Amino acid sequence: MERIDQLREVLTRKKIGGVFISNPTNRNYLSGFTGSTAVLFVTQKSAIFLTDARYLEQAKREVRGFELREVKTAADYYKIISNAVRQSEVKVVGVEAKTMLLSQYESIKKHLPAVKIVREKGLVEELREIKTEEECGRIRTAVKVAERAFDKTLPGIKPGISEMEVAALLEYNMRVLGAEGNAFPTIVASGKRGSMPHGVASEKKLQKGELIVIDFGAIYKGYCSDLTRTIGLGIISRLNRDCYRVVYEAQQKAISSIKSGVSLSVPDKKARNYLKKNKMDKFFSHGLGHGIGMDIHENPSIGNKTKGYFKTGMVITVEPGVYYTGNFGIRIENDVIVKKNGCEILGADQRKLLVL
Ligand SMILES: [Mn+2]
Repeated sequence: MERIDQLREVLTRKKIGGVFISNPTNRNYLSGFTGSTAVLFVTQKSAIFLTDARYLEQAKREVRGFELREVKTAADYYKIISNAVRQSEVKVVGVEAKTMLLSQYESIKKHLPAVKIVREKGLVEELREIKTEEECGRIRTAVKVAERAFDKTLPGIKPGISEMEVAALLEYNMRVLGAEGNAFPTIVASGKRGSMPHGVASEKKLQKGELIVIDFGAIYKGYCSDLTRTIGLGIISRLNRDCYRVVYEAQQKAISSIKSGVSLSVPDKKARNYLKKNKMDKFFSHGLGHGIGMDIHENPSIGNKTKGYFKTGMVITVEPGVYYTGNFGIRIENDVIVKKNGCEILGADQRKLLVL
Protein backbone atom coordinates (compact mmCIF):
# COMPACT_ATOMS: atom_id res chain seq x y z
CA MET A 1 0.00 0.00 0.00
CA GLU A 2 1.17 3.53 -0.77
CA ARG A 3 2.39 5.45 2.26
CA ILE A 4 -0.21 8.15 1.69
CA ASP A 5 -2.99 5.54 1.81
CA GLN A 6 -1.54 4.11 5.02
CA LEU A 7 -1.65 7.62 6.47
CA ARG A 8 -5.26 8.01 5.35
CA GLU A 9 -6.14 4.82 7.20
CA VAL A 10 -4.60 6.27 10.35
CA LEU A 11 -6.60 9.49 9.84
CA THR A 12 -9.82 7.50 9.50
CA ARG A 13 -9.04 5.50 12.63
CA LYS A 14 -8.31 8.68 14.62
CA LYS A 15 -11.25 10.61 13.12
CA ILE A 16 -9.00 13.36 11.76
CA GLY A 17 -10.14 14.93 8.49
CA GLY A 18 -6.83 16.43 7.42
CA VAL A 19 -3.23 16.61 8.52
CA PHE A 20 -0.61 19.31 8.19
CA ILE A 21 2.88 17.83 7.79
CA SER A 22 5.82 20.12 8.43
CA ASN A 23 8.39 17.71 9.92
CA PRO A 24 11.14 17.37 7.26
CA THR A 25 11.61 13.62 7.72
CA ASN A 26 7.89 12.86 7.63
CA ARG A 27 7.52 15.12 4.61
CA ASN A 28 10.30 13.25 2.82
CA TYR A 29 8.91 9.85 3.81
CA LEU A 30 5.49 10.65 2.36
CA SER A 31 6.42 12.70 -0.70
CA GLY A 32 10.03 11.92 -1.58
CA PHE A 33 11.04 15.59 -1.23
CA THR A 34 14.53 16.03 0.24
CA GLY A 35 14.59 19.85 0.31
CA SER A 36 14.27 21.99 3.40
CA THR A 37 11.11 24.10 2.88
CA ALA A 38 7.69 22.67 2.11
CA VAL A 39 4.43 21.71 3.75
CA LEU A 40 2.10 18.81 3.01
CA PHE A 41 -1.62 18.88 3.56
CA VAL A 42 -3.39 15.54 3.29
CA THR A 43 -7.12 14.76 3.47
CA GLN A 44 -9.08 11.72 2.25
CA LYS A 45 -9.67 13.52 -1.05
CA SER A 46 -6.54 15.55 -1.61
CA ALA A 47 -2.80 15.53 -1.12
CA ILE A 48 -1.20 18.92 -1.62
CA PHE A 49 2.48 19.76 -1.64
CA LEU A 50 3.25 23.44 -1.03
CA THR A 51 6.62 25.03 -1.58
CA ASP A 52 8.14 28.26 -2.85
CA ALA A 53 9.96 29.09 -6.11
CA ARG A 54 13.37 28.03 -4.76
CA TYR A 55 12.30 24.40 -4.48
CA LEU A 56 9.82 24.09 -7.33
CA GLU A 57 12.19 22.42 -9.80
CA GLN A 58 13.47 19.99 -7.18
CA ALA A 59 9.92 19.21 -6.08
CA LYS A 60 8.84 18.50 -9.66
CA ARG A 61 11.67 16.00 -9.92
CA GLU A 62 11.27 14.31 -6.54
CA VAL A 63 7.67 14.48 -5.42
CA ARG A 64 5.23 11.72 -6.33
CA GLY A 65 1.56 11.40 -5.49
CA PHE A 66 0.93 15.04 -4.53
CA GLU A 67 -0.57 18.04 -6.28
CA LEU A 68 2.24 20.61 -6.44
CA ARG A 69 1.36 24.18 -5.48
CA GLU A 70 3.69 27.15 -5.49
CA VAL A 71 3.31 29.69 -2.70
CA LYS A 72 4.51 33.28 -3.05
CA THR A 73 3.73 34.56 0.44
CA ALA A 74 3.17 32.98 3.82
CA ALA A 75 -0.54 33.79 3.50
CA ASP A 76 -0.72 31.63 0.36
CA TYR A 77 -0.08 28.50 2.46
CA TYR A 78 -3.19 29.08 4.47
CA LYS A 79 -5.32 30.18 1.51
CA ILE A 80 -4.58 26.92 -0.28
CA ILE A 81 -5.08 24.86 2.87
CA SER A 82 -8.36 26.68 3.69
CA ASN A 83 -9.65 25.78 0.23
CA ALA A 84 -8.73 22.14 0.69
CA VAL A 85 -10.40 22.14 4.10
CA ARG A 86 -13.59 23.54 2.57
CA GLN A 87 -13.61 21.18 -0.40
CA SER A 88 -12.97 18.08 1.70
CA GLU A 89 -15.35 19.29 4.44
CA VAL A 90 -12.68 18.78 7.04
CA LYS A 91 -13.61 19.59 10.64
CA VAL A 92 -10.55 18.33 12.49
CA VAL A 93 -6.94 18.98 11.39
CA GLY A 94 -3.97 17.22 12.96
CA VAL A 95 -0.61 18.92 13.43
CA GLU A 96 2.74 17.48 14.48
CA ALA A 97 3.01 18.56 18.09
CA LYS A 98 6.52 17.20 18.59
CA THR A 99 8.16 19.31 15.91
CA MET A 100 5.80 22.03 14.68
CA LEU A 101 6.95 25.55 15.39
CA LEU A 102 4.81 27.46 17.83
CA SER A 103 4.55 30.29 15.27
CA GLN A 104 3.17 27.87 12.65
CA TYR A 105 0.70 26.56 15.19
CA GLU A 106 -0.53 30.08 15.97
CA SER A 107 -0.86 30.83 12.25
CA ILE A 108 -2.80 27.72 11.41
CA LYS A 109 -5.17 28.35 14.32
CA LYS A 110 -5.70 31.92 13.15
CA HIS A 111 -6.28 31.00 9.49
CA LEU A 112 -8.53 28.02 10.10
CA PRO A 113 -10.89 29.35 12.77
CA ALA A 114 -13.70 26.93 11.89
CA VAL A 115 -11.74 23.70 12.34
CA LYS A 116 -10.52 21.97 15.45
CA ILE A 117 -6.72 21.66 15.57
CA VAL A 118 -5.51 18.53 17.34
CA ARG A 119 -1.93 17.97 18.45
CA GLU A 120 -0.73 14.60 17.23
CA LYS A 121 2.46 12.96 18.42
CA GLY A 122 3.26 10.32 15.84
CA LEU A 123 0.89 9.82 12.91
CA VAL A 124 3.69 9.35 10.39
CA GLU A 125 6.29 8.19 12.92
CA GLU A 126 4.04 5.19 13.59
CA LEU A 127 4.15 4.22 9.90
CA ARG A 128 7.91 4.69 9.77
CA GLU A 129 8.47 2.12 12.55
CA ILE A 130 8.06 -0.76 10.11
CA LYS A 131 10.59 -0.80 7.29
CA THR A 132 10.06 -2.29 3.85
CA GLU A 133 12.68 -4.59 2.35
CA GLU A 134 13.93 -1.64 0.28
CA GLU A 135 14.41 0.47 3.41
CA CYS A 136 16.18 -2.42 5.17
CA GLY A 137 18.49 -2.70 2.17
CA ARG A 138 19.48 0.94 2.50
CA ILE A 139 20.18 0.55 6.21
CA ARG A 140 22.27 -2.58 5.51
CA THR A 141 24.34 -0.57 3.05
CA ALA A 142 24.63 2.34 5.51
CA VAL A 143 26.04 -0.15 8.05
CA LYS A 144 28.47 -1.61 5.50
CA VAL A 145 29.75 1.81 4.47
CA ALA A 146 30.31 2.82 8.10
CA GLU A 147 32.03 -0.44 8.91
CA ARG A 148 34.32 -0.34 5.89
CA ALA A 149 35.23 3.23 6.73
CA PHE A 150 36.02 2.19 10.28
CA ASP A 151 38.32 -0.61 9.09
CA LYS A 152 40.06 1.85 6.77
CA THR A 153 40.53 4.28 9.66
CA LEU A 154 42.07 1.77 12.09
CA PRO A 155 45.67 2.01 10.81
CA GLY A 156 45.55 5.77 11.47
CA ILE A 157 44.55 5.37 15.13
CA LYS A 158 47.68 5.63 17.25
CA PRO A 159 49.00 7.32 20.38
CA GLY A 160 49.45 11.08 19.98
CA ILE A 161 46.68 11.77 17.49
CA SER A 162 43.62 13.62 18.73
CA GLU A 163 40.06 12.34 19.02
CA MET A 164 39.07 14.99 16.47
CA GLU A 165 41.58 13.63 13.97
CA VAL A 166 40.13 10.13 14.41
CA ALA A 167 36.62 11.53 13.83
CA ALA A 168 37.80 13.48 10.77
CA LEU A 169 39.46 10.42 9.20
CA LEU A 170 36.45 8.25 9.87
CA GLU A 171 33.99 10.81 8.48
CA TYR A 172 36.19 11.36 5.41
CA ASN A 173 36.36 7.63 4.77
CA MET A 174 32.58 7.27 5.09
CA ARG A 175 32.05 10.00 2.50
CA VAL A 176 34.59 8.50 0.11
CA LEU A 177 32.93 5.09 0.45
CA GLY A 178 29.53 6.44 -0.53
CA ALA A 179 27.90 8.04 2.51
CA GLU A 180 25.85 11.19 1.92
CA GLY A 181 26.98 12.36 5.31
CA ASN A 182 27.35 11.37 8.94
CA ALA A 183 24.23 10.22 10.67
CA PHE A 184 25.29 12.38 13.69
CA PRO A 185 28.44 14.08 15.02
CA THR A 186 30.98 11.28 15.53
CA ILE A 187 31.76 10.36 19.12
CA VAL A 188 35.38 9.57 19.97
CA ALA A 189 35.81 9.36 23.73
CA SER A 190 39.15 8.01 24.91
CA GLY A 191 40.40 7.07 28.38
CA LYS A 192 38.60 9.04 31.10
CA ARG A 193 36.40 10.79 28.53
CA GLY A 194 34.91 7.39 27.74
CA SER A 195 32.65 7.70 30.77
CA MET A 196 30.58 10.34 28.92
CA PRO A 197 28.15 8.32 26.80
CA HIS A 198 27.94 11.17 24.29
CA GLY A 199 31.51 12.45 24.47
CA VAL A 200 31.84 14.16 21.09
CA ALA A 201 35.43 14.06 19.76
CA SER A 202 37.69 16.61 21.47
CA GLU A 203 41.26 17.86 21.14
CA LYS A 204 42.41 15.22 23.64
CA LYS A 205 45.22 13.06 22.31
CA LEU A 206 45.04 9.27 22.47
CA GLN A 207 47.37 7.53 24.90
CA LYS A 208 48.61 3.98 25.31
CA GLY A 209 46.63 1.87 27.74
CA GLU A 210 43.34 3.64 26.99
CA LEU A 211 40.04 2.29 25.80
CA ILE A 212 38.46 4.40 23.03
CA VAL A 213 34.70 4.52 22.46
CA ILE A 214 33.88 5.39 18.85
CA ASP A 215 30.21 5.88 17.95
CA PHE A 216 29.52 6.70 14.32
CA GLY A 217 27.07 6.23 11.50
CA ALA A 218 26.64 6.83 7.79
CA ILE A 219 23.67 8.04 5.78
CA TYR A 220 23.01 6.04 2.62
CA LYS A 221 20.12 7.02 0.34
CA GLY A 222 18.51 8.84 3.24
CA TYR A 223 18.88 6.02 5.79
CA CYS A 224 21.13 5.97 8.85
CA SER A 225 23.38 3.42 10.47
CA ASP A 226 24.57 3.64 14.07
CA LEU A 227 27.52 1.62 15.37
CA THR A 228 29.75 1.82 18.42
CA ARG A 229 33.12 0.16 18.68
CA THR A 230 35.31 0.15 21.78
CA ILE A 231 38.94 -0.51 21.03
CA GLY A 232 42.14 -0.49 23.08
CA LEU A 233 45.50 1.13 22.51
CA GLY A 234 48.71 -0.53 23.73
CA ILE A 235 48.39 -2.75 26.79
CA ILE A 236 44.85 -3.00 28.18
CA SER A 237 44.30 -3.91 31.84
CA ARG A 238 42.72 -7.15 32.97
CA LEU A 239 39.84 -5.17 34.54
CA ASN A 240 39.07 -3.39 31.27
CA ARG A 241 39.17 -6.66 29.34
CA ASP A 242 36.83 -8.35 31.81
CA CYS A 243 34.38 -5.45 31.66
CA TYR A 244 34.45 -5.55 27.88
CA ARG A 245 33.60 -9.24 27.86
CA VAL A 246 30.63 -8.69 30.19
CA VAL A 247 29.27 -5.83 28.03
CA TYR A 248 29.64 -8.01 24.93
CA GLU A 249 27.82 -10.88 26.61
CA ALA A 250 25.08 -8.50 27.77
CA GLN A 251 24.66 -7.38 24.15
CA GLN A 252 24.38 -11.01 23.02
CA LYS A 253 21.77 -11.79 25.70
CA ALA A 254 19.73 -8.82 24.50
CA ILE A 255 20.03 -9.66 20.80
CA SER A 256 19.06 -13.29 21.29
CA SER A 257 15.79 -12.21 22.93
CA ILE A 258 14.62 -10.06 20.00
CA LYS A 259 11.89 -11.33 17.71
CA SER A 260 8.46 -10.30 16.53
CA GLY A 261 5.87 -10.43 19.32
CA VAL A 262 8.28 -10.02 22.24
CA SER A 263 7.75 -7.03 24.56
CA LEU A 264 9.99 -4.05 23.71
CA SER A 265 11.21 -4.05 27.32
CA VAL A 266 12.65 -7.59 27.23
CA PRO A 267 16.11 -7.08 25.63
CA ASP A 268 16.97 -4.15 27.91
CA LYS A 269 16.03 -6.28 30.94
CA LYS A 270 18.13 -9.19 29.65
CA ALA A 271 21.19 -6.97 29.24
CA ARG A 272 20.60 -5.17 32.55
CA ASN A 273 20.14 -8.40 34.51
CA TYR A 274 23.31 -9.84 33.07
CA LEU A 275 25.24 -6.70 34.00
CA LYS A 276 23.66 -6.91 37.46
CA LYS A 277 24.98 -10.45 37.95
CA ASN A 278 28.40 -8.97 37.30
CA LYS A 279 27.77 -5.95 39.58
CA MET A 280 27.94 -3.58 36.62
CA ASP A 281 24.28 -2.58 36.12
CA LYS A 282 24.69 0.67 38.08
CA PHE A 283 27.09 1.86 35.41
CA PHE A 284 24.67 1.21 32.52
CA SER A 285 23.11 4.66 32.60
CA HIS A 286 20.95 4.74 29.47
CA GLY A 287 18.37 2.66 27.64
CA LEU A 288 19.44 -0.29 25.51
CA GLY A 289 18.65 1.22 22.13
CA HIS A 290 16.32 2.98 19.73
CA GLY A 291 14.84 2.70 16.27
CA ILE A 292 16.85 3.93 13.30
CA GLY A 293 15.77 4.80 9.80
CA MET A 294 15.55 8.16 8.07
CA ASP A 295 16.29 9.69 11.48
CA ILE A 296 19.07 8.52 13.73
CA HIS A 297 16.66 8.28 16.65
CA GLU A 298 13.16 7.15 15.88
CA ASN A 299 10.49 4.78 17.15
CA PRO A 300 10.56 2.50 18.96
CA SER A 301 12.75 3.38 21.92
CA ILE A 302 14.10 0.29 23.68
CA GLY A 303 14.25 0.56 27.46
CA ASN A 304 13.29 -1.64 30.40
CA LYS A 305 9.97 0.23 30.81
CA THR A 306 9.06 0.65 27.15
CA LYS A 307 5.51 -0.43 26.29
CA GLY A 308 4.60 -2.28 23.11
CA TYR A 309 5.90 -5.24 21.15
CA PHE A 310 8.48 -5.96 18.49
CA LYS A 311 7.12 -6.22 14.97
CA THR A 312 8.73 -7.67 11.86
CA GLY A 313 10.50 -4.89 9.96
CA MET A 314 11.48 -2.74 12.94
CA VAL A 315 15.15 -1.76 12.86
CA ILE A 316 16.79 -0.93 16.17
CA THR A 317 20.15 -0.46 17.83
CA VAL A 318 21.36 -2.72 20.65
CA GLU A 319 23.94 -0.75 22.60
CA PRO A 320 24.67 -1.68 26.18
CA GLY A 321 27.44 0.31 27.82
CA VAL A 322 29.11 0.93 31.16
CA TYR A 323 30.54 4.27 32.27
CA TYR A 324 32.98 4.62 35.15
CA THR A 325 33.33 8.33 35.88
CA GLY A 326 36.90 9.54 35.86
CA ASN A 327 38.11 6.17 34.65
CA PHE A 328 36.83 4.63 31.41
CA GLY A 329 33.77 3.70 29.36
CA ILE A 330 32.73 0.77 27.17
CA ARG A 331 29.86 0.55 24.70
CA ILE A 332 29.18 -2.01 21.99
CA GLU A 333 26.48 -1.23 19.44
CA ASN A 334 25.08 -3.14 16.51
CA ASP A 335 21.88 -2.61 14.56
CA VAL A 336 19.31 -5.37 14.09
CA ILE A 337 16.32 -5.97 11.83
CA VAL A 338 13.43 -7.64 13.66
CA LYS A 339 12.16 -10.82 12.01
CA LYS A 340 9.41 -13.31 12.71
CA ASN A 341 11.62 -15.80 14.54
CA GLY A 342 14.58 -13.70 15.60
CA CYS A 343 16.56 -10.82 14.20
CA GLU A 344 19.16 -10.09 11.56
CA ILE A 345 22.31 -8.61 13.07
CA LEU A 346 23.95 -5.85 11.07
CA GLY A 347 27.63 -5.19 11.56
CA ALA A 348 30.41 -7.49 12.66
CA ASP A 349 30.35 -9.46 15.90
CA GLN A 350 32.41 -7.67 18.57
CA ARG A 351 33.36 -10.64 20.75
CA LYS A 352 37.05 -9.87 20.64
CA LEU A 353 38.32 -6.58 22.06
CA LEU A 354 40.35 -5.05 19.26
CA VAL A 355 43.67 -3.75 20.60
CA LEU A 356 45.89 -1.66 18.34
MN1 LIG B 1 22.66 4.66 19.00
